[in-house]
Amino acid sequence: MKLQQKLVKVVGAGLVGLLFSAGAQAQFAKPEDAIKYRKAAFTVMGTHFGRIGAMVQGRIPFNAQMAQANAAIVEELSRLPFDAFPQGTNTGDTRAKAEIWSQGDKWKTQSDNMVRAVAALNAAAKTGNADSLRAAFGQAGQTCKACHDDFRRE
Ligand code: ASC
Repeated sequence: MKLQQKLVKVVGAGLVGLLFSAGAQAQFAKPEDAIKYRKAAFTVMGTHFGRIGAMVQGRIPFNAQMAQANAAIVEELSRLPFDAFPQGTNTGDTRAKAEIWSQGDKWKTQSDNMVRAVAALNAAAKTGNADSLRAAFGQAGQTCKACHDDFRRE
């Protein structure tokens, strides 16, 4: 086999492996594993979002590098939790409301809004401009709140 063909095979196998591992992220052995996973993702996301919040609210000094580092994590994490809501995981150690599944389209729209707002937050952080960061933070926070109001128990 020519070297080129070998390379195509190796790279192809790698890509197929990646696809399968990405799919596997959406699968959980037990409902409580999905609940734990999404709560962990939200906890880490909220922690880093909160650090940006402390900055834009003046509780800690504005630091462009810290804002960028935190926003990059928030954006990365924002995509993870929504694959961890298998049908019927609104009981147990969770505040997820049954409406997540009975109003799935609305829930999807709201979660997409958050993912988009958080990407905009990361873009704003990269500008290094505190005012842009503050505006994007406010908009992102509203998308968090919208979903919590409708789909999270008190
Ligand atoms: C946060 C955090 C949230 C959102 C939400 C915005 O810092 O942890 O869940 O902001 O409170 O209303």
